[in-house]
Amino acid sequence: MAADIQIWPLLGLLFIVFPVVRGAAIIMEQPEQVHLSFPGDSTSMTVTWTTQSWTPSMVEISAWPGPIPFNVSFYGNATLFVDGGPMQRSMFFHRVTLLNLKPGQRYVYHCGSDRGWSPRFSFRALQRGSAWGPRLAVFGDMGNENAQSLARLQKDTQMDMYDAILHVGDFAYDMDKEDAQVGDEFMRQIESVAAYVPYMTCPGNHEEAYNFSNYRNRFTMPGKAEGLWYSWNLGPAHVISISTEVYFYPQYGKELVADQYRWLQEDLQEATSPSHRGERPWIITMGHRPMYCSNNDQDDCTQHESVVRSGLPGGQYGLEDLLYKYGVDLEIWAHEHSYERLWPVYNYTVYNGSTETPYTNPRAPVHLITGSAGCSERLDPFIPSPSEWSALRVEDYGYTRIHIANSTHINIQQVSDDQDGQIVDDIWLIKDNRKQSQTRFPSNH
Ligand SMILES: *[C@@H]1O[C@H](CO)[C@@H](O)[C@H](O)[C@H]1NC(C)=O
Ligand SMILES: *[C@@H]1O[C@H](CO)[C@@H](O)[C@H](O)[C@H]1NC(C)=O
Ligand SMILES: *[C@@H]1O[C@H](CO)[C@@H](O)[C@H](O)[C@H]1NC(C)=O
Ligand SMILES: *[C@@H]1O[C@H](CO)[C@@H](O)[C@H](O)[C@H]1NC(C)=O
Ligand SMILES: *[C@@H]1O[C@H](CO)[C@@H](O)[C@H](O)[C@H]1NC(C)=O
Ligand SMILES: CC(=O)N[C@H]1CO[C@H](CO)[C@@H](O)[C@@H]1O
Repeated sequence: MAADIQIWPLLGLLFIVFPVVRGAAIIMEQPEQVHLSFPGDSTSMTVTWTTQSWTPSMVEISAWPGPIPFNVSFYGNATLFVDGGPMQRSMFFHRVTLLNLKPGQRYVYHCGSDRGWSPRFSFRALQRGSAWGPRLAVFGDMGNENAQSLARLQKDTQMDMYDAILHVGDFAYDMDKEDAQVGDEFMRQIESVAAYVPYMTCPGNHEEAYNFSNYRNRFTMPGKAEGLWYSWNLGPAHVISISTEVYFYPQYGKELVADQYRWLQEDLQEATSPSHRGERPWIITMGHRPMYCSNNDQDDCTQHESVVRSGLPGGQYGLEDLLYKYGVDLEIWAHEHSYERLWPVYNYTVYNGSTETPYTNPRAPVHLITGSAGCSERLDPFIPSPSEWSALRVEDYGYTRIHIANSTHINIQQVSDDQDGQIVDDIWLIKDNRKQSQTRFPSNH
């Protein structure tokens, strides 16, 4: 029968189908899900975006205010991503790093190629050096559904309140769901903030699917570990992002715990060298699962020998000793859908600077758990009587603002979205650098 088929009616069919296919092709080449990240050097910025089919990867920028000739171009690469779900959906992630930016200068940009350009966005290049005061919005556990804090974060960002955003794990709930369409939807949702300020991340348990593939591919973090662990300098601070998840998913590589630990030790060693710490006295870490918390669930932090705190069974690779030893100042966590601030603590013992001013020259790291940006899993309640290391607990949706004011002062504020943006916590972390030793146990160093 096949030989009898006439070619002319088929050609007619092609004319009917062609406009539809062509329309789809245009959508496939349209840049979307645009977001920024900081590649580590203050005169650079990385732009990441998605197209459904392959296109070249270009970003054009112009200093602002002024005319917008878009006469400065940068080029990068698109990589094919194939989701692990049943449909094996594929898409392209484009990455372009902008170089030689003028510190503090605002730039207008768009990304894409002559096959389609994104809307026009803008960002401010970071300041150079350590003598400036970065402002951060910090939170974990923000989903596609019930993203309670997002509207407030969008407005804050448009009011130019932040230099960077730290999202401490757990995105979208989850990015891999519905053949990664939930990931697409989430990245479209956060574009309204992430296309304007660097959006820095660490992985959480909700990114686990297919060996964290959506996380590793959708974001572009500095370093060689695909965003699982990395660090960067931000004004007077050295910020370290780690994966607590390496401890909980041995099926993806038992060696990752040791790899990260070794990297972390080296990074801390460098960050605490006299010249480095002299210039950037603050060391701040972010990781998803806390080692302390007083929520009433069965999570790792509710166990006395939390895996994150004391390491794998047998006591190897525990993070508390390492972070304490190198004098880490502030440890930011999420995972628990609430806000909790701790007194300076090590090994369950409170090390206040003094009883009157516990956060002035604290003698152990200060922990914050800020995982209530909003998601479909709602809030996590607390146990009735917390231990003495727990300083404040807030069971509201919200997020944290951190102002690294200078080399001696950091301001931490908690914004309650439930209470219409009210500041429900406000403390200063202060250290007199002349008193601060480079590490807490210099003899072990
Ligand atoms: C781009 O255009 C601006 C404004 O017209 C001009 O000042 C600048 O020199 C141009 N840059 C390049 C690389 O052509
Ligand atoms: C999972 O991803 C990590 C980081 O890219 C890699 O080192 C590891 O080998 C992967 N594990 C498996 C089982 O593919
Ligand atoms: C931690 O506290 C426990 C119980 O108080 C004590 O036995 C242990 O020696 C302490 N560890 C360190 C490293 O101080
Ligand atoms: C730490 O300081 C706070 C605030 O002054 C105080 O309430 C708490 O009892 C102190 N903890 C210890 C163990 O000294
Ligand atoms: C650091 O910031 C604090 C809080 O704004 C301020 O009181 C202090 O004077 C500043 N220190 C220096 C050296 O600028
Ligand atoms: C693999 C690949 O194509 N890498 C290219 C990515 O983009 C940079 C900048 O244009 C090129 O130098 C690389 O060769």
